[in-house]
Amino acid sequence: MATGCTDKKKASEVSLKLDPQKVEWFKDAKFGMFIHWGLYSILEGSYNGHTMPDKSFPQGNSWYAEWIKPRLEVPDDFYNGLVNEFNPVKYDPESWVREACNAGMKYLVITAKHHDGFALWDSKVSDFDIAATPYKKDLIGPLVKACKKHGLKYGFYYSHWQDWEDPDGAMPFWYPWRPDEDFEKYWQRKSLPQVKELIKKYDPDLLWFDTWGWDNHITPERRDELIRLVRTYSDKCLINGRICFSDPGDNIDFLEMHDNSYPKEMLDKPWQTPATMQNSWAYHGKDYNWKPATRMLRYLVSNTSMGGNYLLNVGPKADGTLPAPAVRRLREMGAWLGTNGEAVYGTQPSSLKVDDGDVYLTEKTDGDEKYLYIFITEPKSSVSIPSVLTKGCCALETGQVLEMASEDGCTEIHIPERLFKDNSIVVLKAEL
Ligand code: FHN
Repeated sequence: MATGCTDKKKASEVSLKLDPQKVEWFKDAKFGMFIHWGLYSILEGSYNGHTMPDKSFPQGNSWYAEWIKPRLEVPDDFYNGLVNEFNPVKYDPESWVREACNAGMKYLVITAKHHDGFALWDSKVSDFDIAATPYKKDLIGPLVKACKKHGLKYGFYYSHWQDWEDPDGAMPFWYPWRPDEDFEKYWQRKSLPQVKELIKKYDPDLLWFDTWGWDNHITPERRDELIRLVRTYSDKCLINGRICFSDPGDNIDFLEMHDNSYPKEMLDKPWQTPATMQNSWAYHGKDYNWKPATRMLRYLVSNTSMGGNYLLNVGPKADGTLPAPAVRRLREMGAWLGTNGEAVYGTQPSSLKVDDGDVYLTEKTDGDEKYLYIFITEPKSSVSIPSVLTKGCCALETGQVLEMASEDGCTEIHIPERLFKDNSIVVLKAEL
């Protein structure tokens, strides 16, 4: 089995930049599963008769259930005491990985440690971890094993900046300012050593760091110190731009958009959108705002047409099961990708531009042939492509050949009404 985890390199051998070839799998993958899971999953977005969002708390107006501790002012003792309750006896990593694969996802990213500071593996540098729970057993190792078995790439979300349990970790902005020399203690004592543990123990394909807006303690120096650590122990692990959102520098491997945000133009690096199925990332028992599968497929297709990925989140329950609405959506998306994935995976944005907000294009070269894929997200009777398509055009799913006519360097493709009858995104394939 190829491994990217290397023995410690000499400082002089460590380049902060990864070989761009190592990012190719990510560019081709397009679709991944994000998993937010931890102590907060026990509370399901509610505490002491209050449910998020709750404006009666000064900072309570948020759906993010993983933020329940500071937003609903859950006392430290109570929240950190949840380690005595976390017991995910129904955890079956193999079934999670199977759902991800069936959904058409090519990689998975789990919150090894979120802002609350709790580690899902047995960490040697902190006792606030899975070993302190009644469950006791490592949660990350078995998931990694299942990913390897099914050929799914895997990575870890690691909150390197915010840590609400460590006395020196960064806190939300409405807390008293943490002096930088205190943060440095946390950085050296917990943050860097835990990242090293994650790489050496599990050999991840990517690390997902998280800062936004006011990422003050994460200076370019600390950013580079962390990048250097990752590159020292792995020659394959990708690093996302949120390692330092305000100044990611040139050595990160892909850009991370804001939550649920979709750029309208091409970017000059590989990129992805982290996205929720509900409003919350962590499981929230009263967040009924589930997005329809077709809407999420549209986000996927839109990102793909601009060279970006879609990292779609699932928030498991505290017992280890996946919520039923999430599973149904994953399966619907997987069914669509099963017949239309050819137009998604391994494709590039097209150089052709269509002046229609409901139509997206990708291209793929296969030997001497070059194909254009046309995604039509709303019913319409025709679509005009600014190129002369001489070699025919068909519906990707059925192979039905469509009528078309070329004039003045454009081709008008006529689309039978029945193609839209089942309400899903229609994909056409044309040879260029
Ligand atoms: O604060 C986190 C949030 O809980 C969640 O993890 C998201 C995922 O992109 N990142 C931060 C907010 O952007």
